[in-house]
Amino acid sequence: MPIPTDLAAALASGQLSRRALLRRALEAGLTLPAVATLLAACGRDRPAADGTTGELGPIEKELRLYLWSDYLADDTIPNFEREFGVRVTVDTYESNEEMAAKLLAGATGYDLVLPSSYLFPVLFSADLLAPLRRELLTNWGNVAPMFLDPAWDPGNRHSVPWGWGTTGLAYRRDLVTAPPDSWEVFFDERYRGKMTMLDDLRDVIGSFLKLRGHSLNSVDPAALAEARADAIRAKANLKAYVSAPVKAQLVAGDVWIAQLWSGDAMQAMAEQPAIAFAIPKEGSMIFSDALVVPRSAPHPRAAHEFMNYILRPEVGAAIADKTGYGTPNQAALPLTQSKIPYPTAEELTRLEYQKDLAENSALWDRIWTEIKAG
Ligand code: SPD
Repeated sequence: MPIPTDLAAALASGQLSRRALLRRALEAGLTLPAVATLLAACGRDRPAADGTTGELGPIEKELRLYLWSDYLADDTIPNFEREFGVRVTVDTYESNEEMAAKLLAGATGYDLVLPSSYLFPVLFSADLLAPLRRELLTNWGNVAPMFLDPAWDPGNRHSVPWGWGTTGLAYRRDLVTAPPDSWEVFFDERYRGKMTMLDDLRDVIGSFLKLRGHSLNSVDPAALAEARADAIRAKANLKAYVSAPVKAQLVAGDVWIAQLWSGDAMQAMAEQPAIAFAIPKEGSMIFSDALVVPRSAPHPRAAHEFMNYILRPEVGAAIADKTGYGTPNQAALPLTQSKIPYPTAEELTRLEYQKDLAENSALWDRIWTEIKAG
């Protein structure tokens, strides 16, 4: 969609704050990728300094993290605070889109954020990411080879891999009549009111695309129309669209089947052994999440110390054990104790990475709005 002329004029005259620009742009129907490009193009109202260029100096006394919820071990933060003398604050989010909207609106207080791979093009377009100072990451050698030089961040110049996982079906073995093995289960009226899907447009629309044999990144209007119809049909059987907080409902038995990320499913299993996790036969998503430093980070040295800290074997192992997500830290692997549901070789063939949808985000956004309203 072209940039509306009044918006372009307001931008050119410097009348709009970044937050007002985002609001106006979204009202005008621009997608997050389009807003990112717009912000980068106008290059205005962005923190001028890149916190990681030049001498970083001594470690600061504060660190502000913006992370996916339930992605830390209990002792990750307290141990870092104690050892480094840094006070850490952690804000959390439930979706990439929630986090991106906040950053694009001009949230500048964060030192580290944790996007999934498909969000990198949006963050790069908005020129939000600072290059890393690799010389400060002395534990870099612990990163497993398969996480080096990823397509979304060539040379890992801007990111440190944190965790990876899959999207699948978490279910109560003791309450369902048969283990679900297909996205089709969401059409099963026997489970009406006992099922949830993620509050995440990429996962919901993506799973119905997979059900019909399409790529979960499809931008084909016919395939998307079919996914929209399937999602609306399934919605009649859903209790809610809910992401990480569904764990408590699964544990309590209020929800029997939930579309869920593998690690969050593992966390629920740790409390309720009757919960199991399956990757639907039609295929599903695999994702990789990585730490990045915004250019506006107020405490870049502390950010680097934290990234180096999570690359320690014992710290990476504790995070993997607590969260149930795969660790990209190969030195951590021998220390892990929990049974992380790493996909089998056969399952890997059915998994697909989500990709940036670029200008087609508008179509997906509109379909998601219609599904939620439908
Ligand atoms: N509680 C941590 C959840 C992490 C999910 N990350 C990626 C989701 C991609 N759809």
